[in-house]
Amino acid sequence: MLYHATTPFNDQKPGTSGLRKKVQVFQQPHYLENFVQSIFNTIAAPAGATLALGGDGRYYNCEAIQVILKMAAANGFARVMVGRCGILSTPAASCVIRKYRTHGGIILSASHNPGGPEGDFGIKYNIANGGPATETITEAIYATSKTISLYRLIEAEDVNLAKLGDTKLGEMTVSVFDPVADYADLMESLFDFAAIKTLLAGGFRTLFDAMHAVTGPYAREILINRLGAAPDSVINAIPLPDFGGGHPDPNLTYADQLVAALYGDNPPDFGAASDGDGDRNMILGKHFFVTPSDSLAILAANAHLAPGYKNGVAGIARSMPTSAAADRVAAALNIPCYETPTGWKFFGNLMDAGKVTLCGEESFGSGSNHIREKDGLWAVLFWLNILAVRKQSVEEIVYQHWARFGRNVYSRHDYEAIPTGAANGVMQHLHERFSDLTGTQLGSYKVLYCDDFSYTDPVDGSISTGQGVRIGFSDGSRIVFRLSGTGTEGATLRIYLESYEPDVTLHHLDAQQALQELIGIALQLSELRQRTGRLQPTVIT
Ligand code: G16
Repeated sequence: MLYHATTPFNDQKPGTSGLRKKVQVFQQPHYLENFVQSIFNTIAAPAGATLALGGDGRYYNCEAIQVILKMAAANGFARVMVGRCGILSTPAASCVIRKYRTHGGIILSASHNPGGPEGDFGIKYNIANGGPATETITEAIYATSKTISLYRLIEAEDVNLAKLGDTKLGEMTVSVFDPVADYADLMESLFDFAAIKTLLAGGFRTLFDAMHAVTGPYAREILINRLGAAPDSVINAIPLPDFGGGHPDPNLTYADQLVAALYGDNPPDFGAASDGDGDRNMILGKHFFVTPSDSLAILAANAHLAPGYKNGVAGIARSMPTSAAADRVAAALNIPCYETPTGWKFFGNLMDAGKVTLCGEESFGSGSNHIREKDGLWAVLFWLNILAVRKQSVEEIVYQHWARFGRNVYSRHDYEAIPTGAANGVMQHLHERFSDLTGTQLGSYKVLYCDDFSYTDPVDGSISTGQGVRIGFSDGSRIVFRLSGTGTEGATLRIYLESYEPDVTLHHLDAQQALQELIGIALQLSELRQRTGRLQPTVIT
């Protein structure tokens, strides 16, 4: 049967990055099919189009891929390129969409959210430039999902996803391809692999934690096979449907094995981790953590050291809550720096228009115009390239950067899974305080402005409102409050804290210590403790 009657679900609104829900939600009859058909109806691919397809290997990945293949065949696609065993990291998917000029792709991932039968699943559509669908498209998909009455799916045997090569599914060709090769080749074209090889051969020790998520095979091929790193330098390298019971989020809380190694006795020189779908990264030195905002700024300041960026950087973009460290580098390089809402989808237009080369977010994401997604291993290789050329430690490079540009002291406090009503209450309360805050003195800080961030895309003029409450102080410090758009349980409230420290003698201070007064102001202003009953953040980064 080709046509299947269905009724709409009312909760298929994509968040910051696609539709993310509990696995059980996706397992409801017709739930996945409705959303996929809503994508297909919205994008209206021309006859003969090719689609890329793959996911981070989490629980339900393969089942969903078989359904999507049969729906693609029923919806007139000529070909679907699917990663072997259904595996495709988010950056590799972006790479493949661009390289083979497909009519976009479907990526199955809930990124850094836990997996397994009780965990999360997700799905998103990436457009032909390789980047996440714009808000206009995701809104149209959502609107379609609210009125859908039928979906198309052919009856057929499942496709063998383990075998490379082409097979027929109805009239459509399914091409199962090696998910690693194209991506690894792209990395080799951007970075000085010979210099990194020499560094690693000379006793420099690196440790990469794939967190039992999708980057294991990519890291093995690139770091071990192509760059000669020691076989034990990639840990948790086998992708597992439940990520080994862990939380595949590369931060100081969840990448605990890596953190223990880098902060232990005789640590490696360099440590890094990536997330469920391979687009995030965390960078560590010996007993040293590089905040993602600083990492973006340091990559920008040193970009000319990597062959792929030797001609310089056209511009930089960062999400609003990301610290202004990159702005300082952009000013020194005399290039523009754009401030966008949270979500990689806001960088695509800027990159397509040639306005920016590097982009980054405080949420452990950085990337460039080589693809249209953030890219975990790319950031790791970029750092290794810089380390190989500068022949200094991670810590030395960061301190020298601060000495030159000053330090944007930064931290994010997350309050996860709080009741939605209480979280909305905090945001509502902050909105109500807007009018009387500007000009007031709060401790040693004077409020310069207070608003809810909105963004007008300089390329297509689209406007995005309600992107986070910002309280800016006269010395450049900031507090930002935002509700996450990627959680699946209650609400996650994020508080972003930033101050600027030009004094080199204070650069060694612990961020929590340096930001103590701002943290107190944030809690007092928001009434977060009273309204949520939470006394401590769940995660501090
Ligand atoms: C996604 C988006 C990022 C965003 C992050 C956090 O990352 O792609 O652009 O910064 O979520 O979003 P939020 O603060 O709304 O939770 P990922 O790695 O989950 O795809």
